Amino acid sequence: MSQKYYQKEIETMSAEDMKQLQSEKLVKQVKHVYDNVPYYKKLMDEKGVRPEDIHGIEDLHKLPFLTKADLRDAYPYGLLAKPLEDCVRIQSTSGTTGRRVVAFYTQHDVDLWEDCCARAITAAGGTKSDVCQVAYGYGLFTGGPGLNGGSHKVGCLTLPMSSGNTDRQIQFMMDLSATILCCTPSYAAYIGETLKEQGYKPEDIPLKAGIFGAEPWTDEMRRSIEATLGIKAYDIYGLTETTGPGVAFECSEQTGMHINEDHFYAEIIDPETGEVLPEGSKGELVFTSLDKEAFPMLRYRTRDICVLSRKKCSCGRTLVKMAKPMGRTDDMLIIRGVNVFPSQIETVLLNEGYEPNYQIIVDRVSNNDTFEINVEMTQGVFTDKVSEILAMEKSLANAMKTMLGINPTIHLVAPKSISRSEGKAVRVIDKRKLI
Ligand code: DLL
Repeated sequence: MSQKYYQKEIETMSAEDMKQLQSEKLVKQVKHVYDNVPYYKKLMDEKGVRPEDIHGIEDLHKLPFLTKADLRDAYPYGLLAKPLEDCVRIQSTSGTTGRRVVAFYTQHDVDLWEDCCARAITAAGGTKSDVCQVAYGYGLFTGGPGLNGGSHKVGCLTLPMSSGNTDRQIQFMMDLSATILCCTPSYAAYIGETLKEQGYKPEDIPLKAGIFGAEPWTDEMRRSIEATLGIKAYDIYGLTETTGPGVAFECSEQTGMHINEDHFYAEIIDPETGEVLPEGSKGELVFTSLDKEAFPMLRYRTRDICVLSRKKCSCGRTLVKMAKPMGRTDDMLIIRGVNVFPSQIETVLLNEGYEPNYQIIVDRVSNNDTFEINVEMTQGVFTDKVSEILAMEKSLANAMKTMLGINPTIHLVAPKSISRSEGKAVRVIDKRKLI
């Protein structure tokens, strides 16, 4: 029998009780941060707000925002709120020192994160009778470890596959009758295509559900994956700064993702003015972690553009819902689930002796992201010998892979052949239709 909720009392709590719980947690959290994070204390002092001014959620707006720039300034330990000896884990995003997010967790933090992922798996119909194949990357990326932990909590038989090696994924899926697949939607689509090429029909595939996230995907893509794999596909959202996957998850109604708001309080703000917008408005999503110990985020600006809704949900959960993110307020691209900033590409080009004259072209072909970078040769590194060009392209692709964690196709082009723009250079051509 499918168990509907993982933590029913929380997931179906009345709005009043939830507000009360959030308020109690916030008051404690602000004090914890103020007392233990000099960086944030300074931000609060500058804004003239003290822990005593925060009596509940209604006072949240008084607190200063945290941004990625703060994370960069405070790297690596400046936002740590617990002694390192109380921490048991780090997770991180790809990128250079400046762009890399390094998040710390106590055992309590790992537990609450895994509970969030367990709620997501349960909402997708997962129970202890399921075989859950986790094909998100393991290691520093939060996808694999988060869903792995959630799967254990639910009691599923967990297949810790990590991403890649698609033939092996398929062999394990078929031989061990995996019933739930967790990975990025583009990888799910790729596994689906490969199964199809190998002659499997949806009814031959043991899967019943998929939990897909870490990158934008459309409803068309959802329908296509559902048809190829013969499953129901659920969205899951999260970010390293707040823990990882499981900050929000979809239920059977599939009209947005329930935010685990007993742990993460969501606000929508006007990205220009910082003003808090009423429910239903489109703006930047901001999260406050209410009870994370080691790496608490107070009013962290995600840069994701989103809408919140408190409409009653047929699944019975009362947790607020967020729409699929509708874009970003910065220039971050998500390619095959990996966060890529154009500035990282510039850094590699300069390190490798090129000028920053380049163009990134991203597309989605058969539900898979393609990633090409056209780079101008400079007069200094110009050659018209094909073998030399190929070697240079390969070496540059390797340097990009080291920096970004994914492999672009590099095309070296003649000096001055990329059109110059009068104003802002058009560095990115994203042909994917993600929303
Ligand atoms: O992507 C955590 C995650 C892992 C989420 C596995 C879901 C599943 P980061 O690498 O820090 O963390 O990237 C966070 O990815 O701010 C969004 O822009 C984007 N993102 C995450 N989930 C979704 C989603 C993980 N379901 C950034 N839809 C976030 C659209 C998503 N964008």
